[in-house]
Amino acid sequence: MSRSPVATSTHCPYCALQCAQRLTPADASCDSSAPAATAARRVAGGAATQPAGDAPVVVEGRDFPTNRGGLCQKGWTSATLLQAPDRLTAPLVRGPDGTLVPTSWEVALDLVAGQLARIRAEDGPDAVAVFGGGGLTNEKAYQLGKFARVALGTANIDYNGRFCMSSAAAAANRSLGIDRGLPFPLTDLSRADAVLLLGSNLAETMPPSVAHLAEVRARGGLVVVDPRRSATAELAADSQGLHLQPLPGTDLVVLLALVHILLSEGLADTAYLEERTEGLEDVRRRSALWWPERAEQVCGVPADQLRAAARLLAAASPSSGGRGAFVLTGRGVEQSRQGTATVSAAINLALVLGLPGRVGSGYGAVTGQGNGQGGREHGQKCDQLPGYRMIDDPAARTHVAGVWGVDPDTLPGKGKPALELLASLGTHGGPRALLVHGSNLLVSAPNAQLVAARLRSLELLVVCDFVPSETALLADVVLPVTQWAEEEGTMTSLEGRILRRRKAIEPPAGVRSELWVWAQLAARLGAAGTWDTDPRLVFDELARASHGGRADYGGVSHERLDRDDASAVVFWPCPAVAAGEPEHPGTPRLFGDSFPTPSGRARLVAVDHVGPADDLRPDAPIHLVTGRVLQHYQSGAQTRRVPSLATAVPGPRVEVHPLLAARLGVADGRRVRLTTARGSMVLPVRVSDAIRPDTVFVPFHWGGPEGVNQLTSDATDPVSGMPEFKVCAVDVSVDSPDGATRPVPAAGATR
Ligand SMILES: Nc1nc2c(c(=O)[nH]1)N[C@H]1C(S)=C(S)[C@@H](COP(=O)(O)OP(=O)(O)OC[C@H]3O[C@@H](n4cnc5c(=O)[nH]c(N)nc54)[C@H](O)[C@@H]3O)O[C@H]1N2
Ligand SMILES: Nc1nc2c(c(=O)[nH]1)N[C@H]1C(S)=C(S)[C@@H](COP(=O)(O)OP(=O)(O)OC[C@H]3O[C@@H](n4cnc5c(=O)[nH]c(N)nc54)[C@H](O)[C@@H]3O)O[C@H]1N2
Ligand SMILES: [Mo]
Repeated sequence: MSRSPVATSTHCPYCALQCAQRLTPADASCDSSAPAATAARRVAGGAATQPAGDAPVVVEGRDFPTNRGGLCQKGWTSATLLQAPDRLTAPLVRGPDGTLVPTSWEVALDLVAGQLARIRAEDGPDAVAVFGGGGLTNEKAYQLGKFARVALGTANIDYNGRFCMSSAAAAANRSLGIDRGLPFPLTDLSRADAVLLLGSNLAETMPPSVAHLAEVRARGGLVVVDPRRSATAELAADSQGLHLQPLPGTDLVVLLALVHILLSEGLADTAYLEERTEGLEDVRRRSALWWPERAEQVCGVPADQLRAAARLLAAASPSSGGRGAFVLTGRGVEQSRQGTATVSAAINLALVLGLPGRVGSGYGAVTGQGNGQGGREHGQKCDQLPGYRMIDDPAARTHVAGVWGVDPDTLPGKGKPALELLASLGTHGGPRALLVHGSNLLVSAPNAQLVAARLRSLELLVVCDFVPSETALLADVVLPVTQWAEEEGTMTSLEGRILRRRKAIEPPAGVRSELWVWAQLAARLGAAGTWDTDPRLVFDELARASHGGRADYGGVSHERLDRDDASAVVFWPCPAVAAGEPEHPGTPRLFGDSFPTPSGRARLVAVDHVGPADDLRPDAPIHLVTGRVLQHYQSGAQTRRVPSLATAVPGPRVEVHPLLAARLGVADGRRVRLTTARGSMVLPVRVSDAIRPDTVFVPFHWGGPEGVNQLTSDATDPVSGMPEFKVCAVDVSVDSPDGATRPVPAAGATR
């Protein structure tokens, strides 16, 4: 395909795969050499083109190691949102009659700064809270953390990554000494003989990544663990791999049994365990009780399948001469109150197989949001400073305060993790104001009514967004900000690769960047330090602040990333070097020689199964599992505004097994009532034999009466603070003609 001279190379606005895109202004593409002249097409593994339609730019897939030119449906249609009919283009302030009224930036910013200053003067800085997002660029994530700590002086900042990556992060930090989702390039998967995917539905959540599984599938080595026969589980089943279909919330038992089998059958990599790890004995003791037949009683996976999976992984591992094996976890196993323990068990399994640190093998967590990786490194987390430094570490405080030009003693300490923070809003002694940047909490937080009540109780809710999300519509002040194709910055992909997001078009008049918003507020609040609005300068400051930290970006700059975009090879850590020395090449693969733990060894952490907080009981005898569909993204604030995606999947349906449907006496399309300890809602049924008969599945991309988070549990993991989105107990009933509901008889055989 010919390149248009005005094309901009950038990456997709959605998930952490960050597929490479080329954007061409729609008017420029009238030129017959430009892509818009081509009809929409999609070539397997090749370029995808979307005609402009109403969008101001034409989107093409661009060749890159991760997406190889491919995009998913969301990627191709991403430009539609630039001109969403209800795009926010002026600040909105809630008027005396309760409606949101357009106003000028001066008025809106004066109002916000005035209220923040007043609340802070009355109740101290912690009375103002901040909620960030894993979709923000590195520059914005960094500046938001600084804004909270320096301009507001509050400890109360956390972000939606708490809902996403916090369990994987906590487990990786304690076992491997560092939290980089994939400590290896995604393309490494192609080399392996086996890939074990636990609770990750890559075929729908990162479709172009599936190309990297082709070779392992051809070798019959794909193993998927999911209570549903997801599109990804289908890929395993279709290729002589394995689909293990456990009872929801019991993956820890599956993993303990796999370790048990490896140790008892002499399949462990004893040399690696001896040389590179510590903690084996405790793990051996814990797993001793989980022989396959006992595990089967709890997790429902037949003992023979557990043995087959363990042997397949062992045969693929380097110690038995295999090409290599990977263990990967996704939200299906992490969004649990034992998510950290489950990821620890997955890492234990990888260590027993001798995988981490060997080329062509490893453990990784599949990061979710566009900048889910960078978003957790630069200081939006309640306990963190830039460079993945800890806020309670005196040396870290001194270093970062030095970069910020403030006294370390003025920096606040640890704040509350997301759910605790949300629960404290508007309560006695809790925050009275909240600023939201990049999250649609009303839809995506668990036990949503409670969150809605807390947000309503605030004195001041300020939401920055580019569309009127459900949460924005609840705000006192809404500030319209730039989106992906309108801004410069960087994103860090699921593999720790630092990518350039580039501006292709001017934002609509009235829209501002968040960097500008924070600079304006900082000035009005009389904040110390400098508040750059140029992403290039903010990145340079971020690089200095991260210098010497775990996530070291010290040797990176926009200039370097722009120098040879085709290479795109910069993976952190990438420290600065002394003048005159060759620049650091970046670190595609970690753990080759040692682990960044105090002993240099990886730590096996002994964990055991507890089970879901909200487990089955006679009045709630079915498991409710939540997750995603291909066409929609997260809270749906973006994708529900893209007509082709909204038409493809207009609303949620509850996936029900034919046996359960028969028991209820319902057919496809019939509405059923779902009731949990938190709430009740009615949804149409989609009958499917892909789900276990004792489980139902609902996607979470809608709000209001269609929002499944009315039902989900807000129990959290004690280590990571991650909510148990994936599993709770539900009652499913049909509304009978007299209006009474008829419950499902308890499914006695589920346990
Ligand atoms: N289309 C689309 N793609 C996305 C996103 C999106 O919203 N839409 N979001 C992005 C983000 S932020 C994220 S975090 C990722 C998430 O990507 P994934 O982790 O792949 O997504 P989920 O659908 O949440 O969950 C994966 C699977 O977990 C299964 N599951 C549920 N309960 C259990 C359990 O107890 N055990 C096991 N083993 N599996 C279970 C579900 O059936 C589901 O198939 O996707 C990213 N990509
Ligand atoms: N039941 C259930 N609930 C879940 C999950 C689940 O599996 N099941 N998954 C959880 C997970 S993994 C995640 S990541 C969360 C995500 O859920 P949310 O935190 O709600 O994430 P998004 O829907 O991506 O919301 C981003 C919002 O910010 C806006 N936005 C995008 N980019 C920017 C920006 O640069 N600046 C600003 N100011 N705004 C921006 C978007 O328009 C949108 O309104 O949901 C969680 N909730
Ligand atoms: Mo996520």
